[in-house]
Amino acid sequence: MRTAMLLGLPVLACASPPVSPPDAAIADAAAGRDQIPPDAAGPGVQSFERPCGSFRLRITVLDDAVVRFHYLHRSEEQPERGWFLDLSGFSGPSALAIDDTPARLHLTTAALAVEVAGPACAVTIQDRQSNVLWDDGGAFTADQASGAVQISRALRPGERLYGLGEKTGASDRRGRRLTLWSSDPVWTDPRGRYAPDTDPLYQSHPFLLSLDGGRATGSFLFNTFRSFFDLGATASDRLSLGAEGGDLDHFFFFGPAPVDVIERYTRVTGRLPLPPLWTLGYHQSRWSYAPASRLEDVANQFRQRGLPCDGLWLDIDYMRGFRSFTWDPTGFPDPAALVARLEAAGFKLTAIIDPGIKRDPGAGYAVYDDGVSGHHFARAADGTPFVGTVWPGDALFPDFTRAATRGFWGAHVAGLADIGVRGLWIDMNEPTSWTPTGIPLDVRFDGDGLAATHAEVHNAYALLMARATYEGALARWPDRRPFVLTRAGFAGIQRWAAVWTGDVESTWEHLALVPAMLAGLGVSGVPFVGSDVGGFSGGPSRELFGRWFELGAFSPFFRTHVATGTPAQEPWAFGAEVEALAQRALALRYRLLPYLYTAFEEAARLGTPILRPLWLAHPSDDGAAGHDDEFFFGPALLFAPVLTPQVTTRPVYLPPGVFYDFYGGAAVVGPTTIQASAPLGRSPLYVRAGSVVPMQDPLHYVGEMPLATLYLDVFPGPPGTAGASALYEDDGATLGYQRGLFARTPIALTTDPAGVTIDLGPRAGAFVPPPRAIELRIHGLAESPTGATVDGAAADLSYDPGTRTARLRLADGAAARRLVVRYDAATLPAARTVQVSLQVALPPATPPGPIYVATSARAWDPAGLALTRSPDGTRASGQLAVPEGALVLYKYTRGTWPTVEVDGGSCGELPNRQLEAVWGESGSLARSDTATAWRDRCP
Ligand code: MIG
Repeated sequence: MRTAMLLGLPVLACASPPVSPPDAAIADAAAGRDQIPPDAAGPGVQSFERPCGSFRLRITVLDDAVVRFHYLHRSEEQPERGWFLDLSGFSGPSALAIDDTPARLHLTTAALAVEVAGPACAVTIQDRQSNVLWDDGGAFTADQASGAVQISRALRPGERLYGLGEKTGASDRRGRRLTLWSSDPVWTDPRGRYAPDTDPLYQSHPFLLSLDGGRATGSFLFNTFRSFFDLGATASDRLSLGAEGGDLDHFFFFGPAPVDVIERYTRVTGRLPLPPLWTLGYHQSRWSYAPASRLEDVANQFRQRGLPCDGLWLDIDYMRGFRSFTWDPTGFPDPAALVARLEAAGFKLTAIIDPGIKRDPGAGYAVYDDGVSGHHFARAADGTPFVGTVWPGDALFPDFTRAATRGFWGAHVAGLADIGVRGLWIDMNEPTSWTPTGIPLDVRFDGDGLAATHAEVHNAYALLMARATYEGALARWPDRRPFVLTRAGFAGIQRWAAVWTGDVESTWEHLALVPAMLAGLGVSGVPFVGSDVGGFSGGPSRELFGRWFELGAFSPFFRTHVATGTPAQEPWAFGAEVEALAQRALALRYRLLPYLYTAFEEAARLGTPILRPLWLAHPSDDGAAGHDDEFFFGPALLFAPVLTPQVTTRPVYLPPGVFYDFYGGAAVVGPTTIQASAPLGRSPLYVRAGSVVPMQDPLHYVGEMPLATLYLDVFPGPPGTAGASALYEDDGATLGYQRGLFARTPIALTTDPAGVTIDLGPRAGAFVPPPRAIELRIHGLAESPTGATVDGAAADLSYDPGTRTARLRLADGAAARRLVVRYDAATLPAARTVQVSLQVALPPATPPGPIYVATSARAWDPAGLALTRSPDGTRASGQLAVPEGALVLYKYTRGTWPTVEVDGGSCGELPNRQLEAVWGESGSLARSDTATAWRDRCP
């Protein structure tokens, strides 16, 4: 009999003894086992069972805020699959009050009150302030004939519903009914395409996050059968979820903050291990760079043009006839030598492998031969290997539910790793077979002795394939971080692979889907995500590629990829303007790597997404809901990508707080919506005041050279505000960080009226970063500071009024240090006015009389600004005052639209001239133009 004290309450009666926790030895042995018993939770976890008529309900209190509700409706309890869960991170509630009577079971933890009442075992969950979080009224049902199970609960009026991984459409999924059945839309959507409303897609994440009045809860349906979430579609006030087979096994999580729900959910399904640092750089791919010389040409172009790039990718044409783990001997005669040449230039190679193994008897294809003799393939109902159709024609599907098969697969992966292939790209693993009805549901899998059918395995197939692939690479290089990219996946895929959003189309409509898709994956525990930059099918316009590239630079995974038979999609294929845009975006991405890597470490430790929707960071701000077209990238940066054509500004919602315009430096006080300048190549970017952003100088690839300086870009808030930031570092390549070889430097900022105090360190962990200097760049200073100290001793700093930044250099070190910079912190920098000197050379024979500028800055009045003609009449000049950071469009006129300047050759209307009002030298900017003809005086 268990008893407990809770918040001083007397211990309540406990009528039936709880089921005893599992043998701790099982949990201890779990590491390295092929099957981790899902119930192998730590000590202190308590389970209770209630009879509920035709079923039993097992309630397991994993900790104060995590409770599992497992409905046991079958006559015999089914063995649990250990492919996914690891509950060893739970050690039970800090305290538990139990009131167990025949009428009801009442459990109270420090965070929750759970009641299971009545003959149908109705579940009600409240927080300790009596807010109802779950109320199902006993709605569990199991259909004995079909095996389908479901439960439903009341939806509350203001409740918003997020998660479910990779879904298109609004990130608040309320009002929709969504399905989880991993699918390649090109084959499964009746329209034969990846439409903006296609459902389901490749990934299956039965995890829902509800946000209501600032309180977040989560629900994970631990079930791999085809499942559904009806989020108020059938009845607007009812949420139902269920599956076509298996058990209704529901994990409930309380926050109250959404990030806490994600932290708890990823304690169940796992978190990403830190990826190799180079994978955070830029990747260039296409279907296909083949033969090898074509890939090497791309590599050379990157280096010749000075465009940063780390990853190059091989799609299916490097193989011999689409046989996984082979190389086309003609196109790729010497893969090891190819890898060596690429590596010498700083490129790492990733190669695709597909699960469908060519049926190739008697041909010496070892993967097929050994696969058959080792019983490694899934079987049709009659017991013979199931044969589907994919790229190689007739193909067999490895049974990744079986440990021996994962080992077999892993050994082949090790062969690729041996050649020097650094990344494995796993595709078609929904799994997709082009047979008209896909893979029959009765295809059999071994399940490590617990036989399963395709109906149960389908959604988990890619996860198990990712695991086998990851483990194979790790087995070959036990101290090298593997890198796997997968298309399909299930809850927990982040433990083994990064995810991309598949075959998005090269359209503005698809570009606009991407931010919410990436956010949905992040909220569902998958932080390392990206989309094919430029889109996969089609061929983007210059502008679409440029905008997609800008978004790619602020996606956790940043790769350009495109289908076969499409035009070139390298950054230089779209002309000089887009190449320059790519150069700037890449430079910024590489400068931000220390910051981004720190965000990855937070994701690895806590599950926090890297790309964070506004509501996640500001759950109590109702205004933050619905802005799917902007997001935080890590804790400090707010990025607002342009997702529509032909715009040069866009609205940006800034949540409560102070935000600095990353480019102009002006402070903006939220909550507010501003119309931000957003010319092609410069989508709006803001920094949250109170943050410190660690940065470095740009590189052409990770590890190109030692970095002389680490920058800490400091963005102080107004007086009385504080902020906590961090810098995380390690070797970026090995698993040493898991053994303590990391360096984490906390950075605290506090601002008072007399300036800012920056507390740096002490550094935790045993990793010693390579020698470098530290340069602090304190932004947002309207005037030069009056002084600075480091640990009380006066320190030198310099101040640049143009960027309103003070710089201060420090020697590196692990010890704690306190820096104080004194200035009048009450004055936040406002946007300034830039004086633009315009000068225009006029066409010969321009009639005498004034010359004007028609400009967006003056409501397009054709005589908006009068210029002064030079004495000889050949030129005109004048001053235009423009707010800092703005983009100004303009044309020259002689005072009316019929006299506007036109193209001297064609006599057609000119595109608008543009200028960006960057501060420049003391707030002035000079621009010289040449006008070639007037509309009323064409040559
Ligand atoms: O049936 O390997 O999503 O990225 O280029 C298409 C060829 C197979 C689909 C992947 C795509 C890849 C392509 N693959």
